Amino acid sequence: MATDGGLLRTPVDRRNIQLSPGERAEIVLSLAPGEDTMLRSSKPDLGAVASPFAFGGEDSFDLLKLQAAPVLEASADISPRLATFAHDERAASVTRSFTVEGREINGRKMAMDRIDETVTLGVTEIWEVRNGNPFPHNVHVHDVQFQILSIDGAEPPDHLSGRKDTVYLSPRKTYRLIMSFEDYAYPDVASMYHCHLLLHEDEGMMGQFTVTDPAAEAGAPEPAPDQETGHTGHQHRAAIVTWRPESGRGAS
Ligand SMILES: [Cu+2]
Repeated sequence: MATDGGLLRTPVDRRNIQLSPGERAEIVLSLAPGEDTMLRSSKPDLGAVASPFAFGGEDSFDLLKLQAAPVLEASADISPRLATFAHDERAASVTRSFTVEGREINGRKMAMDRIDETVTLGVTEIWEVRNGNPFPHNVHVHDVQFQILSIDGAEPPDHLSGRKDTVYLSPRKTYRLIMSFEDYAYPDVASMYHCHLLLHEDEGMMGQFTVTDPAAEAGAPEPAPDQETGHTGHQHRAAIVTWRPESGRGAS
């Protein structure tokens, strides 16, 4: 029914959904009165991974047993039309390319005092993200929900056609993502993009971006010098990087 960022356009009928760390799905299943059903984690399709067993590629196990009550009330029908949304690829005016490899994004590990990308408020961008390794990564972008335009040139499968903030990156494949930066323009507050495999992000596979609002900056007065140091805010800009909660977006 729904992906990371909300309802799909229309329900998708599947027996399996693959989720890499950080991805979410909302599902509806039908149960008969008294029926037991096991939600199972089955072998993932990791793509052309060199040694799948090293990444859980051979693993399957029981996850959650659901036991229906002896008497059930019928639930409402599911609407065939759930949500409308669309990014217009022709509206995209900026394309950025990212290669994730080892523990680096575009050859660099996370640095708290470095802003890697600066985007402009109100702009629609395409991010082309490629997994340069023969092992799994994924990518998670804070601040926005993106849509997948293509995976190695092919349309995404229907269950990946919704609004997302995290997507699995199959080895050696390129994912074209489209997103609009419509709010949270704070020049001194960064958002992150990173691999959501915990080991990888912990070891530095992360970058930072800020959203700038040219209209606000043009109208803003010069910051007053600090009383004690005489420094202005601008001189500190690159060093002021604050983690902020993403209320209501469910991302981390
Ligand atoms: Cu990774």
